[in-house]
Amino acid sequence: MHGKMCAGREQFGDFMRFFHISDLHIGKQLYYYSLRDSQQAILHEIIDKVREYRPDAVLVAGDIYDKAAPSGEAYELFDAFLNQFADIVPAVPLLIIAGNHDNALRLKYASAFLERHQIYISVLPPVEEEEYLKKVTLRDKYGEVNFYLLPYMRPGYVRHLFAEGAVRDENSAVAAVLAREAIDTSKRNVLLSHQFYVAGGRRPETCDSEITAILAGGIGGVDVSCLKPFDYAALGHIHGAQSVGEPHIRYSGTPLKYSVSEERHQKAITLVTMEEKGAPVRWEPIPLKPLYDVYSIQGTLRDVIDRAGKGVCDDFVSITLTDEESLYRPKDQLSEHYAHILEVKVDNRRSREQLAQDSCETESLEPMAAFRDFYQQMNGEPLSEEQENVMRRVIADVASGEV
Ligand SMILES: [Mn+2]
Repeated sequence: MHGKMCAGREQFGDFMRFFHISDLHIGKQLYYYSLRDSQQAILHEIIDKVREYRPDAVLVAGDIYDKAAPSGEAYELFDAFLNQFADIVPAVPLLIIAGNHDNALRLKYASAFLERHQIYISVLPPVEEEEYLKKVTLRDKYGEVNFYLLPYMRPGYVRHLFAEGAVRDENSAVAAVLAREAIDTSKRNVLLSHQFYVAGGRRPETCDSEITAILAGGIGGVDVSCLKPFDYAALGHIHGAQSVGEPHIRYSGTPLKYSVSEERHQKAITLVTMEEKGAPVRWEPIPLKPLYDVYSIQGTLRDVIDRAGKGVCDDFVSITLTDEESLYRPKDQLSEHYAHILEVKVDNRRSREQLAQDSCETESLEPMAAFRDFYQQMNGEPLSEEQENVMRRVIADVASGEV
């Protein structure tokens, strides 16, 4: 499974350059809105950047789809992306791992066929004694660069491969899987991985579009100390671009803002440059421009409407109105100027008094009680018994880390 030399890199010099992206979450919705157009546009933009920069490879570090059972529309988007990718001449290898949102067998579909087009997909860690991580080897003038594909994994996937008690949690599981690989550290090595990495207990910065941020305690942290054999770790799972512990251990972040909490993120492709073994690995962001932006706006109804400018603003906006007097159907007025309103909140003297009162009444709620309140507020009716049972199961699954 050796990649081919890529022609056309002369213009950039003969060292390895690759794109690192992750967390596409194809099929994701933002509140009630489909992100289909935004996702289609960003996938096009990524293809355009590949044509423009001609990297030696493109790495996608997990969470291709948003759901384990993607919609037909989501499949269509990714199918079109793969087709456009395969049209690029000369071919650029595409390396993909499954994330926690992906269903391994669904993502694996047609992967043997796709490999003929240098599209390498790995969906599970080794599960049999004789299995090892998928490895793709590319070359530049300094020799081989080995790319190891480690899909998202939980301890239970691999526990049986090791001595009893050796795999206790995510940290020991990932470390054990990497330690059984024969990694030649005289060569350059790159890892693709989709886990929650921490550096000596320091956790990466999270935002609202990651489930891990919701889970108190952040179970499943993997310490970066097990990444020593790698000259670059192309990580996925955390949605804000950042390094963990060391500069070359890096989350690329999502290509699009998937929550208002990401409004100040500059979403980008990470362009990684590797020269000879031991030379510092460099990376730089290639900024991506979304079709529609995601942000919050605060002000009086008049201000907020003025800020939409002429015509209708298509960005996804969370609006906070600060008017002290009560307004006549503010949402209807705003809808004439904003096509994608995520929410309309009020922040004035009255709402703050109300909030102060509420926070005296409600201590921190346990998850089921919090959801019951939330559902009642959103829908104006209580949860049915059946819904309550479903939600209890979901909360139990989340708590046990099965999501
Ligand atoms: Mn993700």
